[in-house]
Amino acid sequence: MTQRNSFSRRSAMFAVVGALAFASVASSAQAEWRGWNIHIEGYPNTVAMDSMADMLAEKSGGSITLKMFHAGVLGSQPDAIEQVRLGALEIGNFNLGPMGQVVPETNVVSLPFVFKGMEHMYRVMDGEVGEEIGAAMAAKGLTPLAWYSSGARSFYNSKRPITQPADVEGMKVRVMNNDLFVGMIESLGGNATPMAFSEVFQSIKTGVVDGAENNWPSFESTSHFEVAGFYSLSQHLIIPECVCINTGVFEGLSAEDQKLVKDAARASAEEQRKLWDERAVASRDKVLAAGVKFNEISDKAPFQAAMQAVYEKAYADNPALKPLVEKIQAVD
Ligand code: GTR
Repeated sequence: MTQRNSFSRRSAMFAVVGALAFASVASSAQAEWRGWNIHIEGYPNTVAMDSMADMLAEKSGGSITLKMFHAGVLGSQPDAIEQVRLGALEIGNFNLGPMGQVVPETNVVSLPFVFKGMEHMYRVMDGEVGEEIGAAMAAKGLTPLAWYSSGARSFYNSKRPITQPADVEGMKVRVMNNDLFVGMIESLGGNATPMAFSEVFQSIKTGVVDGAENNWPSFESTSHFEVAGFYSLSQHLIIPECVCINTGVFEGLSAEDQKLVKDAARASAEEQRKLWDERAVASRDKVLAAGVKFNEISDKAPFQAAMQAVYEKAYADNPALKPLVEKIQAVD
């Protein structure tokens, strides 16, 4: 689907969404929420979101129920972000990558190499910067309840191993829906195509794109490894994910229920982070056993240098990002 189609479809949806949002506010006491998740059964996020749903039902004595819809059946991620934002869906597990189009402050976590590693990302998101980003999201209708892990994203493709930026030159690379990622690929000399997650397998298979970038679990769970046999450990992006709730829905809860919902989301995040670490290893083992050619990148400095242009453009588009980056760098 082209961007243009997806946007016009989206505007048509807003009318429906508005009506639904009103309906959901009008109904009361018994909350029956619907939740969006892009991943398949067994994926850490899927298991953790189901746990959250169980906890909510149990701890609220059945007055709050969350029905999870997995595998992106309720639509693409950019559409689902809008649906939760406007209240047509109550809850979603979102990667902060595509959220930059709606909440510009979240772009700070989509800047390549901004985190020193996974533990650094957790410390940042569980601290003051996470609060600040969260407040910006809540102001746009997406209140984060907890942060999930999404590992580190690396490049994979059907053509060749990537060891230096020149290897990306001329390559057609799928990216998540955010102009920042288009700039990231262009800075390496490649051609970026924003595209829904669900379309990537077929697009690599038919040569519409040569490759994409993602963490081990998503590379494996989507079977992308069957059509893109080279995985190069660039680890250029470490982007956290949220469990987000529609701000109006959250603010309409009693203080007691707000705590109950936050506690359930945070407990699910603890579980997700643990499952994540296990799945990352299992997924890597599985794809390597299937014959994927894997390479480390001993010198990432040329990739980092190429990203200067991405930072400069991001700061020019949104000067608020610079102090946020500095705050991230100041976290140990
Ligand atoms: C995954 C992430 C998804 C989605 C996907 C993508 O790692 O968990 O939410 O963003 O990547 O590349 O579209």
